[in-house]
Order: sequence, then structure tokens, then C-alpha cells
Amino acid sequence: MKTDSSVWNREGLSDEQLVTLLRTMLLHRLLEARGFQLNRQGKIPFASAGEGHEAVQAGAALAFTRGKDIFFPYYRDVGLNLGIGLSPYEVMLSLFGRAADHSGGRQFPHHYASRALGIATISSIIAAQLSHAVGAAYAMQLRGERDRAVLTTFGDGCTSEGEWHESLNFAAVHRLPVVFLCENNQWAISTPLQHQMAQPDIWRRAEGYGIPGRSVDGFDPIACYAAVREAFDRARSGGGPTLVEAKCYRYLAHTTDDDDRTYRSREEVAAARQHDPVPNFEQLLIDRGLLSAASATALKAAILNEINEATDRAEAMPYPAAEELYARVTADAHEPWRSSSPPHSI
Ligand SMILES: Cc1ncc(C[n+]2csc(CCOP(=O)(O)OP(=O)(O)O)c2C)c(N)n1
Ligand SMILES: [Mg+2]
Repeated sequence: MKTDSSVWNREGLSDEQLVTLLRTMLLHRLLEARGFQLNRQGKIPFASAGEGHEAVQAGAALAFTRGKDIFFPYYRDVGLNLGIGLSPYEVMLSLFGRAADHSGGRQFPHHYASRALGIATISSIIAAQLSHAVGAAYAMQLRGERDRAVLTTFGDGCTSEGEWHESLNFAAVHRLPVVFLCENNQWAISTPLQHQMAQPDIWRRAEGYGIPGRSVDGFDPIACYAAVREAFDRARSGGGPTLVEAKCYRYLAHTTDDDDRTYRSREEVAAARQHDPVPNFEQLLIDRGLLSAASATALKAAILNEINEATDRAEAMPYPAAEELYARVTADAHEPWRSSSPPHSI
């Protein structure tokens, strides 16, 4: 993102919307830092990190219409979920695995769901969310629903899955109202992009499916908003799916369980840090007079305060009760392991 450019393409966004973009990005960054701290303190078992993905996610969230669209995320989408309306407290309930979490504290951490916000529950199986998203888009089409669409996100590594291809192809053939957003952070855990694919431009694959494809600077939240917005407009107006590839970078290890020093150099990470979207966008808004340095500092302090409160509140909540272990796993009170019928013989 160029902060010194004389061109100031706001893509029609108001001052308030631009500050909202920054707020979502800061909340994303600071909340995930808290996840890593809590893990190192031994308070939560696991956290993942989207540092470097803030611009893509804040931009995409702004293009999403709450109450109409449906989102099928993947595990690195904290910022997108926050931008759509998930609260830091709800994120913390997931990380602490507490009973009040939407999934009863029994989903994998960072696997949020919110029926009210239109956020579908996440499958940890890479690329499964694409077939779920395409199914939902197919339902919208069959029901004749207009002016709404499905957004689904995934990483670069995900695009090697057969299910990824099947989903894009099915959506293209049926011209389904779905936006495919690739958050290309150059790594799939320890596998670099060049070991994953010989064609590094994922968006170019769109042509093979007969749908529009577009690449966008994943460090520029305004450009990401515009790209996802355009794809949403197409989907909502019956124009079918679009593949958007946002090129960004994963600054931290894959998760708290990973040590990226074993497979990539510090120099590579430091070079990518030069493009860090969070301080760059903050500076852009200051340079353009939308924010003073003092109000940026105050904004960060207020966000940190909100995160502190959410952390304390979630930590004080109870774990799920042991008797709840099998609740909502199978329909009704069906407990096949208590069946009196003899086991099947082979
Ligand atoms: C089908 C399947 N295979 C492997 C895994 C293990 N796994 C979890 S994350 C991941 C890397 C995915 O990389 P990418 O799609 O680029 O997303 P990123 O984590 O970089 O955002 C892998 C291989 C999985 N969850 N599901
Ligand atoms: Mg990746």
C-alpha cells in the first residue's frame, strides 16, 4: 500500500467507514496478540494468527451485508468475523473453550459460528467450507432469493484440494451467487507457495472455470474492499461467482503450536514486515487528515481496554458440564453406545 501516493482512491468510502476499517484491523491485531499471550501463559491450549491478513479481512467484512449474506470462513478469519460483528468476548469464549461459546465450548478454538450474524460453523477439513458455501449459494438460487450472496475464504494451500476444484466448477456451471476469496499468505504451514503450485497467480485459474478472476493487493484494505464488493455485486445481481486472490503474508508462525524458524528465514519475514498493513493504513489515515496521532493512540487504548474486559469476562465463565459431553452430537438423546442390541458381527 502506498501512503505517499498523490492518488487517493477511497472507493466511495466515507471517513467513518475508513476509520472503521482501521478499527477492525487494530482489533484483529491486538486480539490475536492476546491469544498468543494467553497460550504462553498456559491459560488456553491453542491460538492461530492472522497477522498480515488484517487488510484483506477488514476490507472483505465491509463488503459483507449483515442480515443478508452468509459467510463460510476458515480458521484464520478472526478479523473478518470481528468486522462482520462478532465481539471480542465471543472470540475469547471460543479460545477459553467455555460453555457460553456458540458451539458450547466444544469446537476447535477460532472456529466461531453465529446464526445471528450469518457466520456458518467451520470445518477444520481444508476446503470443506467451499462445498458448504456452494451448497448454501445453490439453496439461495433454488429459492429464488435475490440481493444476497455467500462469501467463502481459504488459503493458498487450500487451492490444491480436489474439493476446491469441484466447488469452483459446480458454482461456475450453475452461476451461483458466491464469492471465493483466497487469502494467499505464501505459506501453507511449512510449505512455501512454489512447492505447492507452478503457477503462482491463483486468480488466473478462474479462466479455466469460466468465471471472472481478480488479483488484489492484500495489504491495501480499500482495494480489498473494492475487489470483494465488486464480486458481491456480481453475485447478488445474478452474475455468478468470482475468484478474488488477495496477496498478503503470514507474519507469525502457523499457530501457537508451530515454530516457523525451522523452515523460513528471519530476513524473509522482516522484508514482508515492510508492507505491514496495520501501521501503514493508520499512517495513511493520519496523513490524509482523517485521524490525529493522538486519536489513533486513544483508539488503540480503547480497543485494548475492550480486549482486557473480554478476556476477564470469558475467563470467569464456566467450562461445559461433563454431562453435556454427548449433547447435540447426535439427534435427540440417541446414545448408540448404550444400545442393548448385540454388536454387529463381521
Ligand atoms: C484436508 C486437510 N489436510 C490437511 C490439513 C492440515 N492443515 C491445517 S492448516 C494447513 C495449511 C493450509 O494452508 P493454507 O490453505 O495456505 O492456509 P493458511 O493456514 O496459510 O492461512 C494444513 C495442511 C487439514 N486441516 N485438512
Ligand atoms: Mg497460506
